[in-house]
Amino acid sequence: MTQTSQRRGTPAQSAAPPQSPARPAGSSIFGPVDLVDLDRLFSAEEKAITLRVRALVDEVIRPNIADWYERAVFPTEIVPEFGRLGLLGMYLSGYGCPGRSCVEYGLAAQELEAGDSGLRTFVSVQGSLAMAAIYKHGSAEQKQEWLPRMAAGEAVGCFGLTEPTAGSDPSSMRTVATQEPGGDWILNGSKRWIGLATLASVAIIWAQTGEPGDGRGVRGFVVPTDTPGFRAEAITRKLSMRASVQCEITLDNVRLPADAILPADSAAGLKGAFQCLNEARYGIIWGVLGAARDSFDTVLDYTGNRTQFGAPLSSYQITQTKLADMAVAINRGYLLAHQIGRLKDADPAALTPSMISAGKLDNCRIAIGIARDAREMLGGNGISLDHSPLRHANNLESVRTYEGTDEVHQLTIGRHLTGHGAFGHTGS
Ligand code: TGC
Repeated sequence: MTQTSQRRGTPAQSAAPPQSPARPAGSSIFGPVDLVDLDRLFSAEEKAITLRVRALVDEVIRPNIADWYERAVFPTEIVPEFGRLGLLGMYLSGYGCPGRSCVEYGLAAQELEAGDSGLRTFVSVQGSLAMAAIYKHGSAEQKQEWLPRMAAGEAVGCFGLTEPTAGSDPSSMRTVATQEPGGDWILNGSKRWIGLATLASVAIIWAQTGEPGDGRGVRGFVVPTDTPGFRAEAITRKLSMRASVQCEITLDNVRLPADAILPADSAAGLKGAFQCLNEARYGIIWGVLGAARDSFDTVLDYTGNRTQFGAPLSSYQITQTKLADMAVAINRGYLLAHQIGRLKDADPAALTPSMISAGKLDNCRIAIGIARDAREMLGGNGISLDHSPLRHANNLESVRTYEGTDEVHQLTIGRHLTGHGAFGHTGS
C-alpha cells in the first residue's frame, strides 16, 4: 500500500476550518481511508499476515507492475513466492495446504489486488477454483497427487467452465465427455477466458455427460494438460488484466482414464462447479477493496501535493467531497467483507449464494467507481501507467464480469427476495 500522510496545504477558502484530530500516521492497517476504526475488527495475527503480503507487494509487485502491464507479462517467478507465503489454497487444510482462516485469506487478497487484480486472480484461480474443485469433489488419490504441489506453487491449475457460447449460462455448455465401454472418457469441446491455462499442469474441465441444456449431467474432470488433444492458447489484445493470462482451451478427443472424473456426489451437476465459483467470488469481495484503497491512497497523495490556482487540490471542496464519498464507500465495503468472512469462518454452510452475490456485486461496483473517479482526479496524468487508478479500473472491468456479472448477482438476490428465478427469457 502506498502509505500517505495527510497533507494539508493552504485552504482554497479564506478561513481554515477547524480540523478533526488527525489519526496518528500508521495507526490503522488500512491507512488514512479507515474512518470507523476498521483496524479494530482484526486480530494481531490477521494483521501480521496482512503486512507480510503487503511487504511482498511493495517489494516485488509495485516496482514492476507498470512494466509487466505494458508488456502484458505475468511474472511466473512469483508463483513459488506465493506458495512460500501460504497464499495458495490458503484456507484449505491438509494435503500441504496452509489451513488459514477465510478472513486471513480475504485480507491477503485485498493486499494482492492493491498491487494488481491480475496477481490476485492467479491466487484465486489456483486456490479457489482449481484446488477447491479437487479438495471439495476429488478422490483421495486426486488430492494427494495435486494439492501438495499446487499449494507449494510447483504445479499450476486452471478451471475450465466458460465457453465461447456459454458465459453467464454454463448449463448451455457444449463440451461433451463420453464414456467408452472400457471406462475411458473422451472429451471434446472448447473453453474460453480460462485463467492460467497456458501455465497449468492440470485443468479442471467441466463437461456434459448427459443431455445438454439442463446442467444436471455436467461433471468435472481432472485433466493433465500434457494429455494428447489438450491445447491452450493465450488470448491477446486485452485492454484489461494485462499482467495476467486468460486462454482458449481446445479439447480434441482428449482420452482420460475412468478415474479422471471428480467422483464425489457433491460434484454431480452444475452445483459442483458453482460451489467453486462461490469460493472465487468470496475472494473477489475482499480483493477489489485493495484496488479501491490503492486508488484512494494514490489520489489522496496526489491532490495533497498538486497545486492548481494557488492551492493544493486537496484543499478544494470539490476534491474533498469526492475523497469523502470514496472513503465512506471503501469502509462500507470492508464492513460487508468482514461480515461475510466472519460468517464463512464460523459456519460455511450458513453462507448462502445470495450473501456472496451481495458482496461481489456491491464491492465490485464500489471499486470500479472509485478507480474511475480517482483517474479523473489525476487529470491528464491519470492516463499514464505512472499512476495506478486507470490500470485498476481497466482490470476491474474483468473482475466485475468474471465469476458472475452484476446482472447474474442482481438476479440471484432477486430470486432470494422474491422466490422467482428470472434468469431465462421466460423466467423460472
Ligand atoms: P440451476 O441450473 O438452477 O442450478 C444448478 C444447481 O446448482 C445449484 N446452485 C448453486 N450451488 C452452490 N452455489 C451456488 N452459487 C449455486 N447456484 C446454483 C442449484 O441449487 C442447483 O442445484 P440442484 O441440486 O438443484 O441441481 O442454475 P441456477 O438457475 O441456479 O443458476 C443460474 C445462474 C445464472 C445463477 C448461474 O448459472 C450462474 O451463476 N451463472 C454465472 C456463471 C459464472 O459466474 N460464470 C463465470 C465463471 S468464470 C470462468 O469460467 C472462468 S474461470 C475464472 C478464470 O479462469 O479466470
